[in-house]
Amino acid sequence: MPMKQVQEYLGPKLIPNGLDLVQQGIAAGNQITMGVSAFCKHHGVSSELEYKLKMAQAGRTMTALTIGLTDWPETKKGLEKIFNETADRGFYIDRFIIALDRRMGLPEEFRAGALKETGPMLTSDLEWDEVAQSIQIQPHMGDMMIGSPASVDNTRRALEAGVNYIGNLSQFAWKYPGWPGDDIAQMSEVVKALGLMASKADQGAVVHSYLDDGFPAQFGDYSSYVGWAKFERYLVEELIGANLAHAYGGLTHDPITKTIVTIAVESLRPPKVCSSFYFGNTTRYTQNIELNYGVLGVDVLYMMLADKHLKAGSSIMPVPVTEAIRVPTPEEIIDVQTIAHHTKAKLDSIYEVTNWQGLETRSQELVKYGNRFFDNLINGLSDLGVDIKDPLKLLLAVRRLGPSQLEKNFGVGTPTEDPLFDGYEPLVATDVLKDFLSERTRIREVVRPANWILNKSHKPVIASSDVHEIGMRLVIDAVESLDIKPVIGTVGIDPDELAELALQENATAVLISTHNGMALSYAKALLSELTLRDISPQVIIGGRLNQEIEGEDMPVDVTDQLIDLGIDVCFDLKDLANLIRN
Ligand code: B12
Repeated sequence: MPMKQVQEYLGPKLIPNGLDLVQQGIAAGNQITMGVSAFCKHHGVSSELEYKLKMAQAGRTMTALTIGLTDWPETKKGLEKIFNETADRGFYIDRFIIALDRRMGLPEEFRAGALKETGPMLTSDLEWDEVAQSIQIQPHMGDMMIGSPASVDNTRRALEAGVNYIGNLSQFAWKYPGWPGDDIAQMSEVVKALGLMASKADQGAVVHSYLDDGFPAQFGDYSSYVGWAKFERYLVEELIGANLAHAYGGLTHDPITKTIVTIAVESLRPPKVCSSFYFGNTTRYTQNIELNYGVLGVDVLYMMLADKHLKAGSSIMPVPVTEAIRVPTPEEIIDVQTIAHHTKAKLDSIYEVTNWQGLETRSQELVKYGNRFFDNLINGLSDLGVDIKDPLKLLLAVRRLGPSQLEKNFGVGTPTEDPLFDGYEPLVATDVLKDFLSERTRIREVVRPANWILNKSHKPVIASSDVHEIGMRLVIDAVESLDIKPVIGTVGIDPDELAELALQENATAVLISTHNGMALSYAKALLSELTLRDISPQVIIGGRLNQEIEGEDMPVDVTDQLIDLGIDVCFDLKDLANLIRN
């Protein structure tokens, strides 16, 4: 496909100079003082980076947990429980990742207007302060911080409170429901916040990026994944002068592949910075809890071995076994941490039996491909007229091109007509792509009943309410397998946008995939937006059908309430043909 010129991607609107925004961020950063957390005070260090470097040298395997209960008081109570019980069991967890509600990414004045999802919001100065001062586990603030429209304010507050690892740059392309601004405004905030982080780089402020939250999760090739990690380093370290740490791994389940990718990504890291954490696999977890313990054991072992081998000073994040159901309780977190600490005690003896040489060789090969992707990307953007020294122009250009186009144009695999792939055959296929292809094959075999008679007037609209798009892509494929041509909405679509699309397209059905713990409130909002437009297409919903409810610590299943609203629910695409009303 011929590439468009840069103006078409950057649009007609005036774009500020990115380097000026970095300077504004640095100036704002020079006005504030970085706090020191209770954890750092306890360990006699001035920042988490200092702690990590010390531990890396001492050979300590660190662990991390992720927590995000319904509000901060509940989350704090959960952390206290975890701290006390792990102390009773004879170990401590080094850091916690707070999984905030997506509304935290909005400037404060817009938060009340958006729907609640899983995770807490921080609603006062006291709560911000408590994140770093009320518990002796080091906080890490990734989600809904740098990347979001509220990047600058959230970063400033986190730094002042005593949080040092702040991200999550990979989320720069996420949509924030209720955000009226455009991508220029959102990316400008991101660049300023990166400047803020640069102002404190020598005091230990580290920009964090969890690769699997961003474009790397949507690439089909680990070569692009590694090349993208290098691109982020170029942007943050070279153009802006801040420190950058990566986290990765949640979407890779093969332990050998994961180790190879880990070694490759770590090889790009300057020794003065330690990675944030290695994310335990999330995609092999199912409703079968016993099986999930098996996944956990192997995954944690390999992550710990890689960290030990590389003396990386990262930390290991074991994933609770209820991953495929809902966000975890404190008890479920303690459970998997206990298992991880048992594994940790066995590392020295197991280390000897690993064939590191073979893994290193395969990893170097991957880095070579990653470097080629990076070169293609930077040179390709430059050829398109993008100023590759300007971080804002770069972020806007890649965001507007999107991951699929980027990989097709700059990837090191081969263009293909093979219907198995979407125009691009990867050199080193990701686990996400392999899983997607095998799930698609399975679904294609079962979705079409032998007696299927097509009603030609079908015109469904398909979209996702949040960033989760793998389910949505399978729904699109299933609908197409029934010979129905769907209208494809966006990922992260708001109820009013979806209803408007249904109206414009004269849709017969709306198929929505939702995962973030807002199935019921989203469905109600959608129905009222449809009524407002005086249309009543069939509504089918699937994904994670639970809801955050005020006063409940855990999201609750809302399947029955959805059915009561007249909505069709779908847990398995083999039922789709029966559901779509003929
Ligand atoms: C992969 C994943 C991600 C990836 C998504 C990558 C991508 N590009 O899609 C990343 C890492 C980016 C991610 C991010 C987040 N995630 Co997530 N994610 C998952 C994970 C591991 C798998 C989901 C998945 O793709 N499954 C595979 C597909 C094929 O299955 P499926 O979605 O269920 O779809 C099937 C059926 O349900 C059905 N279906 C689905 N939708 C529809 C719709 C219709 C109409 C029909 C007919 C059928 C149908 O068909 C599909 C085929 O069988 C789950 C946990 C798990 N193991 O399930 C968590 C999970 C869904 N995520 C969760 C959360 C909280 C988040 C975040 C909010 C975390 C955060 N704080 O940052 C963010 C989202 C932020 C945002 N902006 O929206 C939670 C939701 C919790 C809850 N509701 O209780 C889960 C359950 C993890 C957990 N236990 O905490 N996530």
